Amino acid sequence: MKKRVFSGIKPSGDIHLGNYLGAIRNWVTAQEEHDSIYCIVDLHSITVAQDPKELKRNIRELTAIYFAAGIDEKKSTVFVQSHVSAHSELAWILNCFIPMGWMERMTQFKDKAQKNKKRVSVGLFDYPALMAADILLYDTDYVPVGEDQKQHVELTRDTAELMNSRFGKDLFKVPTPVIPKTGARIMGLDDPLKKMAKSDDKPNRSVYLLDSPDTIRKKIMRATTDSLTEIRFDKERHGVNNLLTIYQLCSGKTAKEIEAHFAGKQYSDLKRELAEVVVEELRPVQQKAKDLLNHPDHLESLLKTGAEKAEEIAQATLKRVQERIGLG
Ligand code: ATP
Ligand code: LTN
Repeated sequence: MKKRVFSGIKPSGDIHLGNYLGAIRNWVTAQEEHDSIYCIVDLHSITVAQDPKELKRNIRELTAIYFAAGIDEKKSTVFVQSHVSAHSELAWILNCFIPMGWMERMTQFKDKAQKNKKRVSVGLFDYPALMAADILLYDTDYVPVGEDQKQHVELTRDTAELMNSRFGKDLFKVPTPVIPKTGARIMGLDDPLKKMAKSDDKPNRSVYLLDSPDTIRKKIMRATTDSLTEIRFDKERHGVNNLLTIYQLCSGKTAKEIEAHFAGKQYSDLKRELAEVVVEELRPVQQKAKDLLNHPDHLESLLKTGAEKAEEIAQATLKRVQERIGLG
């Protein structure tokens, strides 16, 4: 039996290099070995304000990027979260068991509530329960995510264990987070102390996947570094370290090879070469994404098939849970 992988991205804005290097690219590798399910988690997007038209467009764009990056509908299941109602239904059930204190510890909620002071919804607070439902519905073994999501997967594990201890240990499979060794936290180009994020309104912070080559070059050439000169991997030198990490992920070279290559060179050389490797890495993805976006009917039909496959697994789990806890 193959192990199952589940992960998702919110269609809450333009997809950036952090989402791609920290998540999507690893999913493409995972589908070769595992039974993979990748979700467009639109219900998570509405935990913060969304423009309806933009949300629709972001869902289509994210779907196109998944497939363009190499997720293969024959190997993986790709679907939109709101197309499978079991996600909302299991989230409600989990809500009734997850202790408040666990949720109150979630650092992403604290950060996001701080940023969206005018509109902090109950949904934003409850976000991890829906994420736990996503994962547990599919008897997931592995959850590949960036560093920022580890705490949520741990809450999912705790929730599964809590409910298993009460309703039988075969109720939920307890999932394991998988955090990449490199690329788990790609930092902002303008401010390497903040992570690249879709929801930031700082256009020079992130390289977006569909940015033109010229925009990519401009953003990288403007990236914040430091006043030193030596080009080497050093976690304390956040800006340079981030640029080198992106270079490493896009070029496939080792840290040693990269340091030797840039010995005696200047930051401007690093930035120029980095811009080219990023442009080349993204070129085929951009081309395929554009083709797919020109064929909306095809995208719709891929999503329909994905939702049908997901629905079957999710309904079976939901039914098992409902029976075990005495509903209906
Ligand atoms: P938002 O700003 O809307 O919260 P985000 O950019 O943080 O969005 P998510 O949809 O929350 O993106 O995350 C999708 C996936 O990408 C997750 O696995 C997350 O861990 C990963 N990810 C997000 N930002 C980065 C980053 N800067 N570096 C590496 N991985 C990232
Ligand atoms: N919370 C995640 C997105 C997400 C997810 C999931 C990731 C929702 N459900 C299930 C993995 C598994 C995020 O913000 N990146």
